Amino acid sequence: MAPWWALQLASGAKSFADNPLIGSRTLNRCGLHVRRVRLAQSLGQSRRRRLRHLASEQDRASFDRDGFVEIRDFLRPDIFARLRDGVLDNAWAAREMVQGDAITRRIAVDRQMLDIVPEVRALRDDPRWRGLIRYAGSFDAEPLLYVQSILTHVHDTRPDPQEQLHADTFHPTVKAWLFLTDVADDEGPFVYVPGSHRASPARLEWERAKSLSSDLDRLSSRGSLRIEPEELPGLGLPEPRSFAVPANTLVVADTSGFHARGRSTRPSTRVEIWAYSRRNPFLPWTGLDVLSWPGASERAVAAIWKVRDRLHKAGWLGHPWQDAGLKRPAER
Ligand SMILES: O=C(O)CCC(=O)C(=O)O
Ligand SMILES: [Fe+2]
Repeated sequence: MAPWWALQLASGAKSFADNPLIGSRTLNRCGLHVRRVRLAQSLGQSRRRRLRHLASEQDRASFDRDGFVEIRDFLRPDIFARLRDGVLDNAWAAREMVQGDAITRRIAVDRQMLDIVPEVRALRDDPRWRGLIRYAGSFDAEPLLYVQSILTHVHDTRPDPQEQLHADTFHPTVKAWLFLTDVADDEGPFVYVPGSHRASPARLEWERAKSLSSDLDRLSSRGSLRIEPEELPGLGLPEPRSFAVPANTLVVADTSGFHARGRSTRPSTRVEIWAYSRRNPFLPWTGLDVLSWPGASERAVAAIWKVRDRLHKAGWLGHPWQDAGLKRPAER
C-alpha cells in the first residue's frame, strides 16, 4: 500500500485515520500536514488570480475578505418563483443520508430536471453564478448540482454532527447555496466564521497541533477538523455569522473556512439548489475539467451514485446515500 499512500499526498486525500503517512505524527512533526496546507493554499491563490475576470470586483472583494459572498434577491423575482415552484412541486428521484437527528436529501439536477424546469438551466448558465463558483473554487470547472433539503429533528437521537464548527478539508474548495425557502435563525441556518478561509500563521499553528493530536474525534480524524467556538478568538477570528436569510439568497463559500449548520430548535425544512466543486488541490492549472464537457455534469451525479452503489454492494465502501424513491424536495 505504501506507494498508494505516498501518491495520495499529492491529492486532496485528507484522512489522518486512513492514510498512515497523512496521519504520521513523526512526519507531521517535521511539517508534512502544514506544508500540504500551505502549498495547496498558495496554488489556490494563484489559480484564483487567473480566474479574477470571472467575478466582479465587488464580489471578489467580499469573498477575499470573508471567505463567502452573500447575494440577496439573486434571481429576478418572477424567475425565482418559477424555479422554486417547478422544483418544489414535482417529485424527483431522491437519495437520503441520516446524520444524527437530521436527514439530508439530495436530488440530482439532471437532464430531466433541466428540461422540466428551464429556470434551473438558466441558473446553471448564469454568468454571475458560474463565475463566482469558479473563482471561489479556484478552478474553471463545472460544479455538481443538486437540490438539497435539510430536514431537522426527524429522529429522536443525538444531534446532527454538522452542527459543530468545522473545516471540510485542508485546501480551498467551494460550496454554494441558493435558498429556495426562507431560513430562520433557529431553523438550522448555514453559519460561517468570516475570514476563516485564510491560512494565517495562527491557523497554521492550530493545523499543526491538530495533526499531532492523538485524540481527534471521528470526523476530525478523517480530515474535517472540528473547532470549538471558544478557540476562535485565539486564532484572531470573530464569532460565526449566521445566514438567516430570505429565499432567493445565494451564498458561495470556501468551506475550508470554519462553518456549520446552526442549531434548529424545532423541526424545520431548508431547501436549496446546492453546488459543490472539488478537484485535486495541487493541480497548477485551472482548466482541463471532465465535468465541463458538454452534457457531462448533468449525468455525473447519477453516475457517481451508481458507482458507489456497486462498490457498496461489493462490500468495498460504506454508502450513506440511500435510495429514497420519488420525493418532493420539502416532503417530510
Ligand atoms: O448545510 C449546512 O448548513 C452546512 C453543512 C456543511 O457543513 C457542509 O455542507 O459542508
Ligand atoms: Fe461542512
